[in-house]
Amino acid sequence: MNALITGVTGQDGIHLSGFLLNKGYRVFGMVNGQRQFNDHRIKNLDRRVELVFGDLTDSVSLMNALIESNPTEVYNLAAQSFVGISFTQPELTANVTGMGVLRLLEAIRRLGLESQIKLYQASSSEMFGRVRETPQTELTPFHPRSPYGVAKAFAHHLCVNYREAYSMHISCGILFNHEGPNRGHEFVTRKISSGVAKIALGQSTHLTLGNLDASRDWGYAGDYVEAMWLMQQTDLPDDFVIATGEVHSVREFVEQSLIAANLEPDLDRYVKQDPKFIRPAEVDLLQGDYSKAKEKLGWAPRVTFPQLVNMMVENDLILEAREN
Ligand code: NAP
Ligand code: G4F
Repeated sequence: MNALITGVTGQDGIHLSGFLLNKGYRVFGMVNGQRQFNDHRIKNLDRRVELVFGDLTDSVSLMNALIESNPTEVYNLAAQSFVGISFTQPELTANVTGMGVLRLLEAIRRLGLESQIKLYQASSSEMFGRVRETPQTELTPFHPRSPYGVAKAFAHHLCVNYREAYSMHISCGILFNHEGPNRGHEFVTRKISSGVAKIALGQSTHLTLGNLDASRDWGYAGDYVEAMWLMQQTDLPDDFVIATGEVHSVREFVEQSLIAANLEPDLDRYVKQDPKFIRPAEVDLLQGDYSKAKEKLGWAPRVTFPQLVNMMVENDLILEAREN
């Protein structure tokens, strides 16, 4: 079976490509053509991943990627996925994260592949934004708080519409924050785990962060890609919240990281705050209810919050020691 993953060089793409290869899939990863020459993240991918070239802003390249990979399952993980940048590059974010999904859906239709392909769309808990209820379910209304959240909500509604209008097998995973050693350094968890590792190794004295009170439902990316695959195996496509149901603040993530590195959990000593990391509009708290995924997919998270933090800090202690 052939699977095409867009965004294969990202955190989830790395986990999902490994997961699908282990299941015996032939895995095609869509990457920007120029990156093949110098991107270290491509070098990190399993060598069995076959590269096809394409970009969510270029319809012709999407059709070529679909023709070349001839997939039965497509996982659309590609996005401008950093909320912070979406405030300074809103047009780019709308074009990639929102319109890119329209281009992909239309590419599938133009090639007449609607009944051959099952599509997974990476929807986001960021769509809930200023939450209308807690915990959030598949039925909680959206109130996005960033251009990224708005673009994801557009893409989500579009996928539901194409599912209903053209009977396409499209499932949207409304995934809450998920992290791990492959997380990009722009996101707060990786910024903390690598910053704490540098402090523990004597390479730095403190971390500089924004809002310490923001709270998230943080899970492990390795657990979450399994849910993506399970959604593609159902007879009927649907939308699923994927979360742990547990909430921790940024402050707690720092404390747990300091403990993992055998340092005192003393934020006054190790953390400075800088307003440049405060967002124009914030998502204060996210907490997901994954009951539907548990009931219909048999999915549940495995890695706990302390295990996740330990995994990330231990990984960064090794990386930072090697690099410096
Ligand atoms: P990520 O690490 O930021 O990876 C994003 C991927 O998208 C990268 O491979 C990137 O390629 C690719 N990309 C960016 N612009 C593109 C374009 N114009 N055309 C094609 N590819 C492009 O994100 P992630 O954490 O793996 O998340 C995967 C997906 O899940 C994203 O859609 C994200 O929005 C969504 N999501 C993530 C979370 C989370 O907590 N991680 C939660 C909910 C939803 P380059 O390397 O070439 O830039
Ligand atoms: O790690 P973050 O940048 O993740 P955020 O904004 O929750 O978005 C992530 O999760 C979404 C799912 O809900 C995904 F859709 C999205 O693609 C991405 O993966 O920030 C988490 C929280 C925010 O409240 C932010 O204000 O941490 C707060 N924060 C505090 N100081 C910081 C910092 N965030 C970053 N990136 N850097 C800081 O210094």
